[in-house]
Amino acid sequence: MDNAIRAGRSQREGVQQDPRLDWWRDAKFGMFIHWGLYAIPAGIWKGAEIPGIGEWIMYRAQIPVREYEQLAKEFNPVQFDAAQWVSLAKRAGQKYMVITAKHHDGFCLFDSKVTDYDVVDATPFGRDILKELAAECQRQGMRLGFYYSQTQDWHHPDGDGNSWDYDESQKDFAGYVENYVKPQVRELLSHYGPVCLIWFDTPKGMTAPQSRSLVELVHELQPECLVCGRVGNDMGDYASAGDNQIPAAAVALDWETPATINDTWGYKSYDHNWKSVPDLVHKLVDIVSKGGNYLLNVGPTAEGVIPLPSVERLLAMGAWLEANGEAVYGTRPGPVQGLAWCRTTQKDGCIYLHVFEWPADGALRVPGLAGRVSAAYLLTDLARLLQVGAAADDLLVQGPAVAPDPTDTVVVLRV
Ligand code: H79
Repeated sequence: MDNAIRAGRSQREGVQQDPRLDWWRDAKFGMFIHWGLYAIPAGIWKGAEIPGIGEWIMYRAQIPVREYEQLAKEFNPVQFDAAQWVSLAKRAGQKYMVITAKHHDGFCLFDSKVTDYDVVDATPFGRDILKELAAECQRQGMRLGFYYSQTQDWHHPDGDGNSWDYDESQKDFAGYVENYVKPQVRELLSHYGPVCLIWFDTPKGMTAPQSRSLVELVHELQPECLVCGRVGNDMGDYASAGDNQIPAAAVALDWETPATINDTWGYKSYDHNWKSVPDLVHKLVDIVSKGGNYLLNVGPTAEGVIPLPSVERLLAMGAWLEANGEAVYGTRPGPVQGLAWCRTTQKDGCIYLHVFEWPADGALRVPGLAGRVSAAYLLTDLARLLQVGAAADDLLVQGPAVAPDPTDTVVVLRV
């Protein structure tokens, strides 16, 4: 098993059997949304650029709870429009959305009865973000899941991680899980309609019984709701690769890579290190060719706007998927693995050859497929058959001299 993957026992024992994951196995591409109070400082605290990922600013700058929580009084994202966000995910070709209900800073984007540190009770905005998103996802036919930080909570006196305000040795972590985490998970699964998954994170410190009881609570309230492997202790419905980690080879598990478009999850005003569209398409296809899902993050601003560079990239990925989605959605890893210039996926009697680096003369040579292919054509030009031959074990396909799609040309091989 790949080191990058945190696998649940259920995944190791019954590989890709559970029908509750059928939709998720076919979905391949989701939108992650990291949004919270950290979008206000956006990476800068008292004039200093704080290094690292933006949603960690409270930790990295050791901001006292009493100071950080004042940000709630400024949280007024008047440009937030759930319909626009869901529509963007749809146009990007994403099949599910996962938003931070509560990140490590402890601030909640939903109306929670067990704390006032939430968007409804503590901010001038006063609207339940998750309620609006859930309604809009229903309307537009998008699945919605919630990120929930079950271990770290830098605001709660008994949560993990904040040693600058609280004495770690005095913490009642078990009480925090019982009396705070579980009631909140119950709220998330009771008040927002069908929830497609709960994305727990950083399980360090969770005991096996604690992880198990969270999994059971989720399944008791919504049996169809999936649990991310980061619930800890080898549990959960699917495995999670490390942040931005792509395994080197195909993995015979249900697994997902969460990833950033630039170098932060929560919005940072000065992170302009945006990945290119070809890079993002390649990462998606690379992951899918290895059997995984790509959960690609956006970090909206404090005004409620998804940054334009993210929007542009997502729309470009959506345009590519509009033409080539057949070779992505519902596929499984293809038979040819480990080549630099291409990836393969497959379904329904087709192998999809994703060519990242088109050969100069258009002569494609695919190891191991000689004699297996009855016809070859470009996915975007179904009418024109390409010439097929063999050399020893290699399949030869003569394509056009110039790459039809410089990012990824998909050649369909009928088998
Ligand atoms: O939600 C996103 C991250 O905030 C979360 N997972 C993704 C999906 C995450 N939690 N922990 N980590 C990622 C690992 C974080 C490590 C670091 Fe650091 C935080 C490196 C720099 C800041 C540890 C703490 C080392 C320095 C401070």
